[in-house]
Amino acid sequence: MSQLNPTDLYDIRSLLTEDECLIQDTVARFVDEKAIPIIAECFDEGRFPSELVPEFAELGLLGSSIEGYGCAGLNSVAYGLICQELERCDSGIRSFVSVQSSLCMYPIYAYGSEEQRQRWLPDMAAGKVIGCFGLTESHGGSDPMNMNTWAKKDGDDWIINGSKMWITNGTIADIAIVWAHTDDGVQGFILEKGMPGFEARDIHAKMSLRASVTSELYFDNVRVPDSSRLPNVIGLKGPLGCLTQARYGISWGPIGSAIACYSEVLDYVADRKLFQRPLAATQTVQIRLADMARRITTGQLLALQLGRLKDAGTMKPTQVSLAKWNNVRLALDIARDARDLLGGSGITLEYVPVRHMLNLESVITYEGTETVHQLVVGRELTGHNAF
Ligand code: TGC
Ligand code: FAD
Repeated sequence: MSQLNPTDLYDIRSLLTEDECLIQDTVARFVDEKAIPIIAECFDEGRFPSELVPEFAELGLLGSSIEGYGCAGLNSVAYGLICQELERCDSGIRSFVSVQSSLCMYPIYAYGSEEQRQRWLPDMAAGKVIGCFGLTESHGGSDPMNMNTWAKKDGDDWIINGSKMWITNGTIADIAIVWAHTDDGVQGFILEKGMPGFEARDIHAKMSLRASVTSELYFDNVRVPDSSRLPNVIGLKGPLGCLTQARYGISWGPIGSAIACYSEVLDYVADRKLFQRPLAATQTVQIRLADMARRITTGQLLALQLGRLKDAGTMKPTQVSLAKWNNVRLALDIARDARDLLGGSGITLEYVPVRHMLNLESVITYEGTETVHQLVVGRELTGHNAF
Protein backbone atom coordinates (compact mmCIF):
# COMPACT_ATOMS: atom_id res chain seq x y z
CA MET A 1 0.00 0.00 0.00
CA SER A 2 1.06 3.61 -0.59
CA GLN A 3 3.25 5.33 2.00
CA LEU A 4 1.80 8.59 0.74
CA ASN A 5 -1.64 10.05 1.36
CA PRO A 6 -3.38 9.51 -2.01
CA THR A 7 -5.36 12.75 -1.65
CA ASP A 8 -2.32 14.79 -0.57
CA LEU A 9 0.66 13.28 -2.39
CA TYR A 10 2.91 16.31 -1.79
CA ASP A 11 2.00 16.82 1.88
CA ILE A 12 0.49 20.19 1.06
CA ARG A 13 -1.21 20.00 4.43
CA SER A 14 2.22 20.66 6.00
CA LEU A 15 2.19 24.09 4.30
CA LEU A 16 -0.93 25.10 6.25
CA THR A 17 -0.86 26.85 9.61
CA GLU A 18 -2.30 25.18 12.67
CA ASP A 19 -5.36 27.43 12.48
CA GLU A 20 -5.91 26.61 8.81
CA CYS A 21 -5.71 22.86 9.58
CA LEU A 22 -8.17 23.27 12.42
CA ILE A 23 -10.66 25.12 10.21
CA GLN A 24 -10.34 22.52 7.47
CA ASP A 25 -10.86 19.66 9.93
CA THR A 26 -13.87 21.34 11.53
CA VAL A 27 -15.60 21.93 8.20
CA ALA A 28 -14.65 18.43 6.99
CA ARG A 29 -16.27 16.88 10.08
CA PHE A 30 -19.44 18.92 9.59
CA VAL A 31 -19.57 17.94 5.91
CA ASP A 32 -19.06 14.23 6.69
CA GLU A 33 -21.59 14.13 9.52
CA LYS A 34 -24.32 16.52 8.40
CA ALA A 35 -24.12 17.33 4.70
CA ILE A 36 -22.94 14.21 2.84
CA PRO A 37 -25.62 11.94 4.37
CA ILE A 38 -28.47 14.07 2.93
CA ILE A 39 -27.03 15.47 -0.29
CA ALA A 40 -27.87 12.74 -2.82
CA GLU A 41 -31.52 12.86 -1.77
CA CYS A 42 -31.55 16.67 -1.96
CA PHE A 43 -30.06 16.52 -5.45
CA ASP A 44 -32.59 13.87 -6.50
CA GLU A 45 -35.49 15.93 -5.14
CA GLY A 46 -34.11 19.21 -6.48
CA ARG A 47 -34.09 20.67 -2.97
CA PHE A 48 -31.62 23.08 -1.37
CA PRO A 49 -30.85 21.82 2.18
CA SER A 50 -31.82 25.04 3.95
CA GLU A 51 -31.61 23.20 7.30
CA LEU A 52 -27.81 23.51 6.98
CA VAL A 53 -27.82 27.33 6.90
CA PRO A 54 -27.90 27.80 10.72
CA GLU A 55 -24.96 25.38 10.94
CA PHE A 56 -22.99 27.31 8.30
CA ALA A 57 -23.57 30.37 10.46
CA GLU A 58 -22.68 28.61 13.69
CA LEU A 59 -19.37 27.49 12.16
CA GLY A 60 -18.58 31.04 10.99
CA LEU A 61 -18.67 30.10 7.30
CA LEU A 62 -20.78 33.08 6.15
CA GLY A 63 -18.66 36.12 5.28
CA SER A 64 -15.75 34.32 6.93
CA SER A 65 -13.10 36.68 5.49
CA ILE A 66 -14.76 39.85 6.80
CA GLU A 67 -13.38 41.50 9.94
CA GLY A 68 -16.02 42.60 12.46
CA TYR A 69 -19.82 42.72 12.01
CA GLY A 70 -20.15 39.26 13.59
CA CYS A 71 -17.89 37.67 10.96
CA ALA A 72 -14.99 35.31 11.62
CA GLY A 73 -12.21 37.41 10.04
CA LEU A 74 -10.36 34.36 8.65
CA ASN A 75 -7.60 34.58 6.06
CA SER A 76 -8.09 33.75 2.38
CA VAL A 77 -6.48 30.32 2.59
CA ALA A 78 -8.98 29.38 5.29
CA TYR A 79 -11.83 30.60 3.06
CA GLY A 80 -10.43 28.46 0.24
CA LEU A 81 -10.28 25.39 2.47
CA ILE A 82 -13.88 26.00 3.53
CA CYS A 83 -14.93 26.07 -0.14
CA GLN A 84 -12.95 22.89 -0.85
CA GLU A 85 -14.53 20.97 2.01
CA LEU A 86 -18.06 22.15 1.20
CA GLU A 87 -17.66 21.25 -2.47
CA ARG A 88 -16.36 17.82 -1.49
CA CYS A 89 -20.01 17.37 -0.57
CA ASP A 90 -21.67 19.30 -3.41
CA SER A 91 -21.07 22.41 -5.54
CA GLY A 92 -24.57 23.58 -4.54
CA ILE A 93 -23.76 24.10 -0.89
CA ARG A 94 -20.44 25.76 -1.76
CA SER A 95 -22.40 27.98 -4.15
CA PHE A 96 -24.70 29.07 -1.34
CA VAL A 97 -21.74 30.06 0.83
CA SER A 98 -19.90 31.72 -2.10
CA VAL A 99 -22.88 33.85 -3.04
CA GLN A 100 -23.71 34.84 0.52
CA SER A 101 -20.08 35.62 1.39
CA SER A 102 -18.33 36.84 -1.76
CA LEU A 103 -21.17 38.22 -3.82
CA CYS A 104 -23.47 39.76 -1.19
CA MET A 105 -21.62 40.40 2.04
CA TYR A 106 -18.42 41.43 0.26
CA PRO A 107 -20.02 44.24 -1.83
CA ILE A 108 -21.86 45.55 1.22
CA TYR A 109 -18.60 45.49 3.15
CA ALA A 110 -16.39 46.88 0.36
CA TYR A 111 -18.76 49.32 -1.37
CA GLY A 112 -21.50 49.95 1.21
CA SER A 113 -22.04 52.75 3.72
CA GLU A 114 -21.36 52.13 7.39
CA GLU A 115 -25.13 52.16 7.95
CA GLN A 116 -25.61 49.44 5.30
CA ARG A 117 -22.85 47.33 6.84
CA GLN A 118 -24.36 47.59 10.32
CA ARG A 119 -27.82 46.87 9.03
CA TRP A 120 -27.08 43.78 6.95
CA LEU A 121 -23.76 42.10 7.74
CA PRO A 122 -24.40 40.77 11.29
CA ASP A 123 -27.72 39.20 10.23
CA MET A 124 -26.14 37.76 7.09
CA ALA A 125 -23.27 36.26 9.12
CA ALA A 126 -25.92 34.71 11.39
CA GLY A 127 -27.77 33.24 8.42
CA LYS A 128 -30.90 35.25 9.30
CA VAL A 129 -30.73 37.26 6.07
CA ILE A 130 -29.95 35.46 2.82
CA GLY A 131 -28.60 37.29 -0.21
CA CYS A 132 -28.33 36.87 -3.95
CA PHE A 133 -26.35 38.68 -6.64
CA GLY A 134 -27.97 39.84 -9.87
CA LEU A 135 -25.59 40.63 -12.69
CA THR A 136 -26.35 38.18 -15.54
CA GLU A 137 -29.18 38.82 -17.98
CA SER A 138 -30.77 36.40 -20.40
CA HIS A 139 -29.20 37.91 -23.52
CA GLY A 140 -25.58 37.16 -22.53
CA GLY A 141 -23.84 36.82 -19.19
CA SER A 142 -20.27 36.91 -20.51
CA ASP A 143 -20.75 40.52 -21.56
CA PRO A 144 -22.28 42.15 -18.46
CA MET A 145 -21.81 45.69 -19.81
CA ASN A 146 -24.54 44.82 -22.31
CA MET A 147 -27.15 44.64 -19.51
CA ASN A 148 -30.60 46.15 -20.07
CA THR A 149 -31.44 46.81 -16.41
CA TRP A 150 -31.57 50.52 -15.67
CA ALA A 151 -31.93 52.60 -12.53
CA LYS A 152 -33.25 56.13 -13.13
CA LYS A 153 -33.14 58.85 -10.49
CA ASP A 154 -36.57 60.08 -9.33
CA GLY A 155 -36.21 62.74 -6.62
CA ASP A 156 -34.35 61.06 -3.73
CA ASP A 157 -35.27 57.58 -5.02
CA TRP A 158 -34.28 55.34 -7.89
CA ILE A 159 -36.68 53.50 -10.19
CA ILE A 160 -35.33 50.15 -11.39
CA ASN A 161 -36.57 48.28 -14.48
CA GLY A 162 -35.21 45.12 -16.04
CA SER A 163 -34.56 41.47 -15.23
CA LYS A 164 -31.79 39.06 -14.25
CA MET A 165 -31.30 35.41 -15.16
CA TRP A 166 -29.61 32.39 -13.52
CA ILE A 167 -29.50 33.91 -10.04
CA THR A 168 -28.34 31.57 -7.27
CA ASN A 169 -30.51 31.83 -4.12
CA GLY A 170 -32.95 34.17 -5.94
CA THR A 171 -36.27 32.96 -4.48
CA ILE A 172 -34.89 32.23 -1.01
CA ALA A 173 -33.07 35.55 -0.71
CA ASP A 174 -34.18 38.36 1.60
CA ILE A 175 -32.01 40.84 -0.29
CA ALA A 176 -30.57 41.06 -3.79
CA ILE A 177 -27.49 42.99 -4.86
CA VAL A 178 -28.67 44.21 -8.26
CA TRP A 179 -26.35 45.82 -10.79
CA ALA A 180 -27.91 48.36 -13.16
CA HIS A 181 -26.92 51.05 -15.61
CA THR A 182 -27.37 54.60 -14.35
CA ASP A 183 -26.62 57.89 -16.08
CA ASP A 184 -23.31 57.88 -14.12
CA GLY A 185 -22.30 54.26 -14.95
CA VAL A 186 -23.09 50.81 -13.56
CA GLN A 187 -24.14 50.91 -9.89
CA GLY A 188 -25.23 48.38 -7.27
CA PHE A 189 -28.48 48.49 -5.30
CA ILE A 190 -29.71 46.47 -2.33
CA LEU A 191 -33.24 45.36 -3.17
CA GLU A 192 -35.38 43.81 -0.46
CA LYS A 193 -37.85 40.98 -0.84
CA GLY A 194 -41.39 42.32 -0.98
CA MET A 195 -40.52 45.67 -2.53
CA PRO A 196 -43.41 46.44 -4.91
CA GLY A 197 -42.53 45.42 -8.47
CA PHE A 198 -39.71 43.07 -7.41
CA GLU A 199 -40.36 39.41 -8.16
CA ALA A 200 -38.23 36.22 -8.14
CA ARG A 201 -39.17 32.98 -9.92
CA ASP A 202 -37.39 29.64 -9.77
CA ILE A 203 -35.83 28.03 -12.84
CA HIS A 204 -36.97 24.40 -12.99
CA ALA A 205 -35.84 21.20 -14.74
CA LYS A 206 -32.16 21.85 -14.10
CA MET A 207 -29.89 18.84 -14.62
CA SER A 208 -27.08 20.52 -12.67
CA LEU A 209 -26.79 22.12 -9.23
CA ARG A 210 -30.07 20.51 -8.29
CA ALA A 211 -29.38 21.06 -4.58
CA SER A 212 -29.12 24.82 -5.18
CA VAL A 213 -31.82 27.38 -5.94
CA THR A 214 -31.47 29.16 -9.31
CA SER A 215 -33.90 31.92 -10.22
CA GLU A 216 -34.93 34.79 -12.45
CA LEU A 217 -35.42 38.27 -10.99
CA TYR A 218 -37.84 40.85 -12.40
CA PHE A 219 -37.92 44.58 -11.67
CA ASP A 220 -41.01 46.46 -12.75
CA ASN A 221 -40.67 50.10 -11.66
CA VAL A 222 -39.14 49.08 -8.32
CA ARG A 223 -38.72 52.22 -6.20
CA VAL A 224 -35.54 52.13 -4.11
CA PRO A 225 -34.32 54.84 -1.74
CA ASP A 226 -30.86 56.30 -2.37
CA SER A 227 -29.83 54.79 0.99
CA SER A 228 -30.07 51.36 -0.72
CA ARG A 229 -27.50 52.26 -3.39
CA LEU A 230 -23.94 51.06 -2.73
CA PRO A 231 -22.27 54.48 -2.56
CA ASN A 232 -18.60 53.61 -2.86
CA VAL A 233 -18.26 52.19 -6.37
CA ILE A 234 -19.31 53.17 -9.89
CA GLY A 235 -18.60 51.16 -13.02
CA LEU A 236 -18.19 47.53 -13.97
CA LYS A 237 -15.25 47.22 -11.61
CA GLY A 238 -17.89 46.99 -8.82
CA PRO A 239 -19.42 43.65 -9.85
CA LEU A 240 -16.13 42.40 -11.35
CA GLY A 241 -14.41 43.06 -8.01
CA CYS A 242 -17.01 40.82 -6.32
CA LEU A 243 -16.45 38.17 -8.98
CA THR A 244 -12.74 38.15 -8.22
CA GLN A 245 -13.61 37.21 -4.61
CA ALA A 246 -16.05 34.49 -5.63
CA ARG A 247 -13.83 33.11 -8.41
CA TYR A 248 -11.04 32.85 -5.87
CA GLY A 249 -13.23 30.53 -3.76
CA ILE A 250 -14.20 28.56 -6.87
CA SER A 251 -10.51 27.98 -7.58
CA TRP A 252 -10.49 25.89 -4.40
CA GLY A 253 -13.96 24.37 -4.31
CA PRO A 254 -13.77 21.94 -7.24
CA ILE A 255 -10.63 20.36 -5.77
CA GLY A 256 -13.10 19.01 -3.20
CA SER A 257 -15.33 17.57 -5.94
CA ALA A 258 -12.31 16.03 -7.63
CA ILE A 259 -11.10 14.45 -4.37
CA ALA A 260 -14.58 13.02 -3.68
CA CYS A 261 -14.74 11.37 -7.12
CA TYR A 262 -11.15 10.13 -7.10
CA SER A 263 -11.38 8.70 -3.55
CA GLU A 264 -14.53 6.79 -4.37
CA VAL A 265 -13.12 5.35 -7.56
CA LEU A 266 -9.85 4.35 -5.87
CA ASP A 267 -11.87 2.13 -3.51
CA TYR A 268 -14.07 0.84 -6.29
CA VAL A 269 -11.28 -0.33 -8.60
CA ALA A 270 -9.53 -2.05 -5.69
CA ASP A 271 -12.62 -4.23 -5.09
CA ARG A 272 -13.96 -4.70 -8.61
CA LYS A 273 -12.62 -7.92 -10.15
CA LEU A 274 -12.76 -8.43 -13.91
CA PHE A 275 -10.81 -10.99 -15.95
CA GLN A 276 -9.61 -12.59 -12.68
CA ARG A 277 -7.87 -9.51 -11.29
CA PRO A 278 -8.83 -6.26 -9.63
CA LEU A 279 -9.43 -3.37 -12.02
CA ALA A 280 -6.74 -1.55 -10.04
CA ALA A 281 -4.17 -4.04 -11.36
CA THR A 282 -4.61 -3.03 -15.00
CA GLN A 283 -2.28 -0.57 -16.67
CA THR A 284 -4.86 1.74 -18.17
CA VAL A 285 -6.76 2.07 -14.90
CA GLN A 286 -3.54 2.90 -13.05
CA ILE A 287 -2.67 5.51 -15.67
CA ARG A 288 -6.10 7.09 -15.26
CA LEU A 289 -5.76 7.15 -11.46
CA ALA A 290 -2.23 8.54 -11.67
CA ASP A 291 -3.50 11.24 -13.99
CA MET A 292 -6.24 12.17 -11.51
CA ALA A 293 -3.64 12.38 -8.73
CA ARG A 294 -1.39 14.54 -10.90
CA ARG A 295 -4.20 16.95 -11.67
CA ILE A 296 -5.41 17.17 -8.07
CA THR A 297 -1.88 17.81 -6.80
CA THR A 298 -1.21 20.62 -9.27
CA GLY A 299 -4.62 22.13 -8.52
CA GLN A 300 -3.93 22.05 -4.77
CA LEU A 301 -0.58 23.79 -5.18
CA LEU A 302 -2.06 26.40 -7.52
CA ALA A 303 -4.91 27.18 -5.13
CA LEU A 304 -2.64 27.42 -2.12
CA GLN A 305 -0.19 29.80 -3.81
CA LEU A 306 -3.14 31.87 -5.07
CA GLY A 307 -4.36 32.09 -1.47
CA ARG A 308 -0.96 33.13 -0.21
CA LEU A 309 -0.82 35.87 -2.88
CA LYS A 310 -4.31 37.01 -1.87
CA ASP A 311 -3.35 37.14 1.79
CA ALA A 312 -0.24 39.13 0.83
CA GLY A 313 -2.49 41.57 -1.06
CA THR A 314 -0.74 40.98 -4.41
CA MET A 315 -3.17 38.62 -6.17
CA LYS A 316 -4.19 39.76 -9.67
CA PRO A 317 -7.48 38.94 -11.46
CA THR A 318 -5.58 37.14 -14.25
CA GLN A 319 -4.12 34.74 -11.69
CA VAL A 320 -7.63 34.03 -10.43
CA SER A 321 -8.80 33.40 -13.99
CA LEU A 322 -6.05 30.86 -14.63
CA ALA A 323 -6.76 29.04 -11.36
CA LYS A 324 -10.55 28.99 -11.86
CA TRP A 325 -10.12 27.67 -15.39
CA ASN A 326 -7.52 25.04 -14.42
CA ASN A 327 -9.18 23.74 -11.28
CA VAL A 328 -12.74 23.54 -12.59
CA ARG A 329 -11.47 21.85 -15.76
CA LEU A 330 -9.46 19.26 -13.81
CA ALA A 331 -12.41 18.50 -11.55
CA LEU A 332 -14.82 18.12 -14.47
CA ASP A 333 -12.42 15.81 -16.32
CA ILE A 334 -11.86 13.72 -13.19
CA ALA A 335 -15.59 13.49 -12.47
CA ARG A 336 -16.32 12.32 -16.03
CA ASP A 337 -13.49 9.77 -15.95
CA ALA A 338 -14.49 8.50 -12.50
CA ARG A 339 -18.06 8.12 -13.73
CA ASP A 340 -16.80 5.94 -16.56
CA LEU A 341 -14.61 3.80 -14.28
CA LEU A 342 -17.70 2.96 -12.24
CA GLY A 343 -19.35 1.47 -15.30
CA GLY A 344 -23.15 1.30 -15.12
CA SER A 345 -23.12 2.00 -11.38
CA GLY A 346 -21.62 5.37 -12.24
CA ILE A 347 -24.89 6.70 -13.59
CA THR A 348 -26.67 6.40 -10.23
CA LEU A 349 -26.68 8.77 -7.26
CA GLU A 350 -25.43 5.91 -5.10
CA TYR A 351 -21.96 7.02 -6.25
CA VAL A 352 -20.82 10.64 -6.24
CA PRO A 353 -19.17 11.23 -9.67
CA VAL A 354 -22.28 11.72 -11.79
CA ARG A 355 -23.64 14.34 -9.35
CA HIS A 356 -20.32 16.18 -9.22
CA MET A 357 -19.97 15.90 -12.99
CA LEU A 358 -23.39 17.43 -13.58
CA ASN A 359 -22.73 20.18 -11.02
CA LEU A 360 -19.38 21.05 -12.56
CA GLU A 361 -21.10 21.69 -15.89
CA SER A 362 -22.51 24.79 -14.16
CA VAL A 363 -19.33 25.63 -12.33
CA ILE A 364 -17.37 25.72 -15.59
CA THR A 365 -19.95 28.17 -16.97
CA TYR A 366 -20.72 30.47 -14.06
CA GLU A 367 -18.39 33.11 -12.61
CA GLY A 368 -16.94 33.51 -16.11
CA THR A 369 -17.00 30.65 -18.60
CA GLU A 370 -13.86 28.67 -19.31
CA THR A 371 -13.45 30.65 -22.56
CA VAL A 372 -13.76 33.98 -20.74
CA HIS A 373 -10.95 32.99 -18.38
CA GLN A 374 -8.77 31.70 -21.22
CA LEU A 375 -9.24 35.03 -23.01
CA VAL A 376 -8.38 36.97 -19.82
CA VAL A 377 -5.08 35.05 -19.65
CA GLY A 378 -4.54 35.45 -23.41
CA ARG A 379 -5.07 39.20 -23.12
CA GLU A 380 -2.53 39.36 -20.29
CA LEU A 381 0.04 37.50 -22.37
CA THR A 382 -0.45 39.32 -25.65
CA GLY A 383 -1.90 42.70 -24.79
CA HIS A 384 -4.70 42.10 -27.33
CA ASN A 385 -8.33 42.10 -26.15
CA ALA A 386 -9.89 39.20 -28.10
CA PHE A 387 -13.35 39.20 -26.50
P1 TGC B 1 -13.37 46.26 -18.62
O1 TGC B 1 -14.54 47.00 -19.19
O2 TGC B 1 -12.04 46.35 -19.27
O3 TGC B 1 -13.13 46.61 -17.09
C1 TGC B 1 -14.04 47.29 -16.35
C2 TGC B 1 -13.39 47.68 -15.03
O4 TGC B 1 -13.34 46.53 -14.18
C3 TGC B 1 -11.99 46.25 -13.79
N1 TGC B 1 -11.86 44.79 -13.76
C4 TGC B 1 -11.82 44.06 -12.64
N2 TGC B 1 -11.81 44.42 -11.36
C5 TGC B 1 -11.77 43.43 -10.45
N3 TGC B 1 -11.74 42.13 -10.77
C6 TGC B 1 -11.76 41.73 -12.05
N4 TGC B 1 -11.76 40.43 -12.35
C7 TGC B 1 -11.80 42.72 -13.06
N5 TGC B 1 -11.83 42.69 -14.41
C8 TGC B 1 -11.87 43.97 -14.82
C9 TGC B 1 -11.15 46.89 -14.85
O5 TGC B 1 -9.86 47.19 -14.37
C10 TGC B 1 -11.93 48.15 -15.15
O6 TGC B 1 -11.72 49.07 -14.09
P2 TGC B 1 -11.69 50.66 -14.38
O7 TGC B 1 -11.26 51.28 -13.09
O8 TGC B 1 -10.71 50.84 -15.50
O9 TGC B 1 -13.08 51.02 -14.79
O10 TGC B 1 -13.84 44.83 -18.53
P3 TGC B 1 -12.99 43.63 -18.97
O11 TGC B 1 -12.70 43.76 -20.44
O12 TGC B 1 -11.83 43.43 -18.07
O13 TGC B 1 -14.05 42.46 -18.75
C11 TGC B 1 -14.39 41.64 -19.78
C12 TGC B 1 -14.77 40.30 -19.16
C13 TGC B 1 -15.33 39.44 -20.26
C14 TGC B 1 -13.53 39.65 -18.57
C15 TGC B 1 -15.80 40.54 -18.07
O14 TGC B 1 -16.89 41.19 -18.59
C16 TGC B 1 -16.22 39.24 -17.42
O15 TGC B 1 -15.58 38.78 -16.47
N6 TGC B 1 -17.32 38.58 -17.90
C17 TGC B 1 -17.85 37.40 -17.29
C18 TGC B 1 -18.99 37.78 -16.42
C19 TGC B 1 -19.17 36.84 -15.27
O16 TGC B 1 -18.26 36.20 -14.81
N7 TGC B 1 -20.37 36.80 -14.72
C20 TGC B 1 -20.61 36.05 -13.54
C21 TGC B 1 -21.93 36.42 -12.94
S1 TGC B 1 -22.14 35.99 -11.24
C22 TGC B 1 -22.14 34.33 -11.19
O17 TGC B 1 -21.93 33.63 -12.13
C23 TGC B 1 -22.41 33.77 -9.87
S2 TGC B 1 -22.43 32.05 -9.77
C24 TGC B 1 -22.46 31.99 -8.11
C25 TGC B 1 -22.47 30.66 -7.51
O18 TGC B 1 -23.55 30.03 -7.47
O19 TGC B 1 -21.40 30.25 -6.98
P1 FAD C 1 -22.97 33.39 -22.89
O1 FAD C 1 -22.34 34.57 -22.29
O2 FAD C 1 -24.12 33.59 -23.81
O3 FAD C 1 -21.93 32.41 -23.49
C1 FAD C 1 -22.29 31.33 -24.39
C2 FAD C 1 -21.00 30.70 -24.93
O4 FAD C 1 -20.25 31.67 -25.66
C3 FAD C 1 -20.06 30.19 -23.83
O5 FAD C 1 -19.49 28.99 -24.23
C4 FAD C 1 -19.00 31.27 -23.76
O6 FAD C 1 -17.75 30.80 -23.28
C5 FAD C 1 -18.91 31.67 -25.21
N1 FAD C 1 -18.34 33.00 -25.40
C6 FAD C 1 -18.71 34.16 -24.79
N2 FAD C 1 -17.97 35.19 -25.23
C7 FAD C 1 -17.10 34.69 -26.14
C8 FAD C 1 -16.07 35.24 -26.94
N3 FAD C 1 -15.76 36.55 -26.90
N4 FAD C 1 -15.38 34.42 -27.75
C9 FAD C 1 -15.65 33.10 -27.80
N5 FAD C 1 -16.62 32.51 -27.08
C10 FAD C 1 -17.33 33.29 -26.26
N6 FAD C 1 -25.18 35.02 -12.63
C11 FAD C 1 -25.37 35.97 -11.68
O7 FAD C 1 -25.31 37.16 -11.97
N7 FAD C 1 -25.63 35.63 -10.38
C12 FAD C 1 -25.70 34.34 -9.98
O8 FAD C 1 -25.93 34.07 -8.80
C13 FAD C 1 -25.52 33.31 -10.97
N8 FAD C 1 -25.67 32.01 -10.61
C14 FAD C 1 -25.65 31.05 -11.59
C15 FAD C 1 -25.98 29.72 -11.27
C16 FAD C 1 -26.02 28.75 -12.26
C17 FAD C 1 -26.41 27.35 -11.92
C18 FAD C 1 -25.67 29.09 -13.60
C19 FAD C 1 -25.68 28.05 -14.69
C20 FAD C 1 -25.35 30.39 -13.92
C21 FAD C 1 -25.36 31.38 -12.93
N9 FAD C 1 -25.11 32.73 -13.25
C22 FAD C 1 -25.26 33.71 -12.31
C23 FAD C 1 -24.91 33.12 -14.64
C24 FAD C 1 -23.51 32.83 -15.18
O9 FAD C 1 -22.59 33.74 -14.68
C25 FAD C 1 -23.61 32.91 -16.72
O10 FAD C 1 -24.31 31.74 -17.14
C26 FAD C 1 -22.25 32.97 -17.36
O11 FAD C 1 -21.61 34.19 -17.06
C27 FAD C 1 -22.33 32.81 -18.89
O12 FAD C 1 -23.32 33.62 -19.42
P2 FAD C 1 -24.41 33.00 -20.42
O13 FAD C 1 -25.01 31.80 -19.75
O14 FAD C 1 -25.33 34.07 -20.83
O15 FAD C 1 -23.57 32.48 -21.66
